[in-house]
Amino acid sequence: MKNEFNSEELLRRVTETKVSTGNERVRSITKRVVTDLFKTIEDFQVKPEEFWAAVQWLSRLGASGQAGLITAGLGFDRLLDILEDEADKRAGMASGTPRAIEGPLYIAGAPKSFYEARLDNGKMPGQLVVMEGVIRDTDGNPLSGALIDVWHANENGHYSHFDPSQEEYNLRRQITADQQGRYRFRSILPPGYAIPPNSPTAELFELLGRHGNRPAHIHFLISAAGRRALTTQVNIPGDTYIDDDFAFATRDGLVVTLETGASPAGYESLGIDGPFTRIRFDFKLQEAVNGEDAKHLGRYERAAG
Ligand code: MBD
Ligand code: FE
Repeated sequence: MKNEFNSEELLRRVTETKVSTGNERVRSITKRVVTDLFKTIEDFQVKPEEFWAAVQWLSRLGASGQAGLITAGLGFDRLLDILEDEADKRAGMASGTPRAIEGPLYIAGAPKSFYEARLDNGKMPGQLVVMEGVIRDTDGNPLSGALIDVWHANENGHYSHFDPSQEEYNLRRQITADQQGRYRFRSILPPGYAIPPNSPTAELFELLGRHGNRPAHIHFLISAAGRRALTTQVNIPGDTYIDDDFAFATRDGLVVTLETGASPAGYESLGIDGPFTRIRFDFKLQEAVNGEDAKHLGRYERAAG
């Protein structure tokens, strides 16, 4: 009977370690996850058809490139931010601008410019906006030469690179702040985002009875010498979903104020010759703890080491 066993014995065999090669942390976490899944299957008496439907869904999820979308919708991205916030608090770190999730739609390599940039191509419908401000340290001192990646959705709520109908790097720029830490850019106020219909993510969210909408937002990755790189987002006020974000990423203190009817004087270099909407927002970067956290990296690049 040495190859006949019950589920407990099977779990033991799956997770036991006969050799000390491999990675101990990966082993321990895998053991925990498999143990929890075995238990879930037994507790809910999951049928084979249900199990294989789920595996099929996972395969389609991976093939669709939506793994990083489902993590946001199931709260994992915000969870990681909450845990980092709590660790900062315990370490007594002066709090800068709150972090907010990167999301799955950042790409590196956006066109670079100094001090100011134009994100829109002038042909897009939508409300003309200039966002401007200063990148500062937690004492309020300007951070000369800070690096600001900014990206947001187009008028249909879609992001360039992931949407083949848009030009490369549309609505994505990397701005170097001037001597006084100042930045500014011209763009179009983005609408909210909705998960793609008829996709693996939409399938799950229908079954969960949840919507897949994000309120209108603009993403940032900001770094400066000696400061911890900040990944955050700002929200445009007035959105239906501002307090009901599919990705749980709205944060108090990151909802901007829109100043309508701003005067074009001084904004000629951005191609502005009439009243526009202005957002003023300064970002505060914490002190870096080590060289690693100061690096200007997206989450996947950071994970790759
Ligand atoms: C987005 O635009 C986004 O920012 C996140 C977090 C998830 C899906 C789409
Ligand atoms: Fe987004």
